[in-house]
Amino acid sequence: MIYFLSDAHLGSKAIGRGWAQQKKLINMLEMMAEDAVSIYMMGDMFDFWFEYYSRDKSKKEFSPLFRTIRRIVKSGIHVHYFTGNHDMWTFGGLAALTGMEVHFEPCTIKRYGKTLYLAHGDGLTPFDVESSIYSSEARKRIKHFQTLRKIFHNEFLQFCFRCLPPKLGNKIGYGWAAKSRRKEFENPCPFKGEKDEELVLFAKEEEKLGNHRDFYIFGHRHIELDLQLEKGARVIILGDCFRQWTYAKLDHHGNLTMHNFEPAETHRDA
Ligand SMILES: [Mn+2]
Repeated sequence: MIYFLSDAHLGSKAIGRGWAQQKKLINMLEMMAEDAVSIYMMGDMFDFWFEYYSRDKSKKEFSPLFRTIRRIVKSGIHVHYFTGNHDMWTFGGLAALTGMEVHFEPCTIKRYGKTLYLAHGDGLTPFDVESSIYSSEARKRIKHFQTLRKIFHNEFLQFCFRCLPPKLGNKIGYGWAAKSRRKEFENPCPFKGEKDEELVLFAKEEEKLGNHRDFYIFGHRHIELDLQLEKGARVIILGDCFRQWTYAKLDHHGNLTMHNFEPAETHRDA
């Protein structure tokens, strides 16, 4: 089995479930490890992950999770981590702490006779932002996101931020992340429909260009989507690991299914 999960946003000040959430994620990974060949975490597992030049004691909070991942990796399961737009600032630390293979770019893999395109999903806009396909509102939103993305990926700014005392950096980072989470809670953005959901448009465009994949697997949007495209490809958006607790599973026949994680011991706090 190959498992896919994303968007736990651990440590989020807006979600605020702390240890209970981390524990549930650990249980979920342990359940997957029972029959997994590989596990893919598709990004934004942390609400704000940043590695500074000086030691950041706050990361100790996630030690139980890191121990679990190390144990899973040691047992021979490949654990992959795709960075999202909240946790791209890893400079080797996350891989060293856990033994995971960290990916910074989308990639296409072949497993069990199927082709899979894997990406967190932020910044995947299929057409030029000025294209008439976008409404003026969508254009504004995409432009804003692209500007932020440029700032976040700028190496000089990353260097400056790495010099900050972790306490200050985290205050800024977690504050920013909580703000965007609260915005989402107040103003949820459900599936926009096939014609407007950017990740669906991206997949359709790839298919049109002849880059066929059987599955496109994304995180980022915090919605659960399993959409069959005309040309046979399926677009999967994984949901999240703080509200929906959804994940996808690819079996050795190449069948992909989506599931909810509801372990017996967490039923009482549901
Ligand atoms: Mn994201």
